[in-house]
Order: sequence, then C-alpha cells, then structure tokens
Amino acid sequence: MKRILIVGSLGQLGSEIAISLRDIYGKEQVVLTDIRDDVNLALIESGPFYKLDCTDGPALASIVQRHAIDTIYHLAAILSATAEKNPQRAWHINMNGLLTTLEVAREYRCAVFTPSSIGAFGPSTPKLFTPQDTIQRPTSIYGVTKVAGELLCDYYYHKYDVDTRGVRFPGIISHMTKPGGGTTDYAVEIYYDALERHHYDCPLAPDTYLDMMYMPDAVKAAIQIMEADPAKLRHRNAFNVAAMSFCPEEQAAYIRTHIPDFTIGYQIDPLKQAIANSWPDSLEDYAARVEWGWKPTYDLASMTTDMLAKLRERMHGG
Ligand code: AKB
Repeated sequence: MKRILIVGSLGQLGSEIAISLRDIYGKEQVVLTDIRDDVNLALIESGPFYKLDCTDGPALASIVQRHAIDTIYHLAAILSATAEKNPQRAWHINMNGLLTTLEVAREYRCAVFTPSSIGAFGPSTPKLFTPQDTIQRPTSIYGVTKVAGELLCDYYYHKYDVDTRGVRFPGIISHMTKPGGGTTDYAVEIYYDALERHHYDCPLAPDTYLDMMYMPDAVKAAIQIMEADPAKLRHRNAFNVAAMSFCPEEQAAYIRTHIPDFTIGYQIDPLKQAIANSWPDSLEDYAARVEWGWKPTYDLASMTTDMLAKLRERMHGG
C-alpha cells in the first residue's frame, strides 16, 4: 500500500487529487501539506495535515520520515500570470520548492510526481498538435521554471535513480477550488459568471486557442502515471496530455446552449494575452497514450454540461 504526501494540497489541483487519493488509499495513508491552513477546513480535518513551506527541507523530511512516505505529489507552484509579476519569487518557489522535494525524495527513496505545463513551450514551438519532443524555449518565467523543472526531474532520475514522473497539464477547469493566477483561469471564471450574471468579460481575445482539461481527467492523469509500469515509460518528465482545445468564443457558444441569453465581452489583459499567444494551440499526446494508457473522458460539450450542473447544485445549497 502506498504512503503518499502532497505538497501544496489546498490549491485547485491538490484539493481534488487529495480527495481521490484518500478515497483510493485511505485517509491515514495520504498526508496533506500546504503553506495555508485557513481554507478548506473539511479537507484539512479529513486526515493528517501539516502547515508547510515547500522550501523547508528539514520540515518536509521529518514529515516524510514520521509517516514512512514513499510517494510525493509536488504541486506547490506559482502560476503563469502571477509569476510574471514577480519573476524572482516565482523562480524561488517553483525551483527551490521542487529541489527541496527532490532532495528529500533522494534521501528517503520516494517517487515524485511534478506537474509541468503547456507553459513549458514557447513561440518557436510548433503551435498545432505540438509533439512530445520538440523545441522548448518559453518566454514566460513560469515556462522557464517548468522546463528547468522537467530537466531537473530527469536529472534526479538518471543521476540518483529517483522515480520522477510528470505530465504537461493544459488549463484545468474545475468547480471545487478556483485556480489562482493562471493565464487559463478565464475558462473557469466564465462558468461562474455565466450562472451569476449571464455575462462574462474575458481577458483573452475571442480566437485565442489553448488546450484545456476537465478536473476529473487531470486527477486521473496524475494518479494513472504514478501507477504506470516503469518498464513501459520511455519518457518521464514530462508527458503531453490533451483533452480539448478551444477559444473563448467557442466556449461561450457551448454555454449558450444551456443559458441562451449569455453574453461575452472582451477586456484584454495584455500580460495574459502575451503569455497565451506564446503557448501552443493544441498538444499531441501519443506518447502518454502508448506508454501508460492515457485517454481523456471529457470534451467541451460534456464538461460544460457537468460544470454548469455542479455549480448550480452548489448555488442552490446542494
Ligand atoms: C496557467 O495558466 O498558468 C496554468 C497552466 C496552463 O499551467 N493553468
């Protein structure tokens, strides 16, 4: 039975991976940590939790030792738009946080999952059906930390035999915990505003295509890759995973099939637009499909139906 630790467990991705891992392995087997301890009290109180700065190696090591952890999900990171406002802090958290986890994993022989991102690509990357192995020259600091993180994880695998694995996540859409500081956050906010105001002001231009994924698929990818047979993994850090690619105009059209009077306006955020323009429109994920059986469940239509239903339930106290 695995004994898992999540670094950054109260964020958009962490809070849902935590619930799924606790369902699968049991509450005591999945230890949660986060820099905050004042949000999502239900999750915090559902099993072992520690307040932890992800760059604090001794504190992380002592939790790993106390709970005999064998697998770490390293999810603490500053997302692209926030990172661009304070690049030095983004480097510190994204790189030193990861290095801290890798060092503890080396000492205590843990496997490590680290998410990379479509942000690991840049303007010189092929934009359509971006291949697994291709040019990676990102222009955002977030992207720089993601490429460096991929390479660092590969390095720890080759040099120290640490079982590092990762995926390049697209924008993740979910209804439990809102994302914070990403370029793709609009694709989540749009559903909240559609239900509350029947209108959304989008920070990206109507025809900005980006890869996106619904949270149940993102959680599935993170868990499935850590359970994959290592003998079949030719790539490790990190696999392209794709589910859908759309632009704000298309997403609005799907929302209108449920809320006919929904309208969208455009108030372009130059920083987010520049980042989005530097990222691919759509990824090709053949390696993930062949090497560990990746296959998404949701597309834009089924995600939109589910998102709106789940948010409606919440709004009506369900
Ligand atoms: C962001 O927009 O920064 C993230 C990502 C695509 O990595 N959601």
